[in-house]
Amino acid sequence: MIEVIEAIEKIAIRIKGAFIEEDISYSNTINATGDVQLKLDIKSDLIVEEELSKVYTLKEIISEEKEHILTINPDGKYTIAYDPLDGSSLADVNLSVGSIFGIYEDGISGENLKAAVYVIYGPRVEMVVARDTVEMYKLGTNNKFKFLNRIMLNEKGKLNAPGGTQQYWRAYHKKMIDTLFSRGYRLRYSGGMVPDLHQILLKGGGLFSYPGTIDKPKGKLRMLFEVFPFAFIYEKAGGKAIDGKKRLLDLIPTHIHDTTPCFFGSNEEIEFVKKSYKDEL
Ligand code: FDP
Repeated sequence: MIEVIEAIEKIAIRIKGAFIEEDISYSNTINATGDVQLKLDIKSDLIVEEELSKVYTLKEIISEEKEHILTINPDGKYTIAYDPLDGSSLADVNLSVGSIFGIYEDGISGENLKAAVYVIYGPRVEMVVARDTVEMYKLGTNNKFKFLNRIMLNEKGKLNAPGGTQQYWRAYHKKMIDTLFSRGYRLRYSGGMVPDLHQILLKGGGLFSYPGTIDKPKGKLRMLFEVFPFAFIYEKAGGKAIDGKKRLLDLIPTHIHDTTPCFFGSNEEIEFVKKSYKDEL
């Protein structure tokens, strides 16, 4: 596993360099999910593939930017699913973006997820690694990652990050979000999953939601590339992650690009989501 984490460190350093060196405009290609790719998306995907291809313990790699699984070493131990540059629509306005990785052993499912890692590119570059615990590292001027601290969520937080277009929210979802605000929760939403979830983790708790909406009943965020890694991280940090009713890590994707409604948070907020969604869906 250490060799996979070390490869992710190299990837983070190279992607950080790409923000400065590369053109941030859109390309004329679309990815496997139909999003128009930034040139930076293409470059980041290349960097990740190049570095992960050198890791002998990896059996296969699955990119959010591609339609198919790529075999690296048929005798390898792990499968890694990744989003090379999540929230890249924020790169042109110079807001934080991230890379997300889920590392599986013996097939892709929540119970086979052995580790999850994300890198956040903001004023600082930080890497959060979840195995049995959740640990945060900071990239130093010597291009080395240094351990900073362990991350644990409180039972209840103060932040509310509601995703999805409000126009298409269902009435019960809107009522739930409004109730949280009426209880004093503060709005924190940048539109980048990595910085939005990172903020809630570091500030002790709250709720991030990306619900099923009238226009997108299965939500927007992808199980393998975004949802499962963060569900693992939130659970290991003492929080919870559900689809409204069920635990996210119990869902079984039928296709690598499947999406799901998702709610990540500290325990009290997730219990409130369950109560609000109990008789719905
Ligand atoms: P983006 O489309 O910029 O890549 O992964 C998709 C994502 O960003 C997430 O990072 C983010 O949480 C979400 O989409 C934002 O979607 P909305 O604009 O619909 O809120």
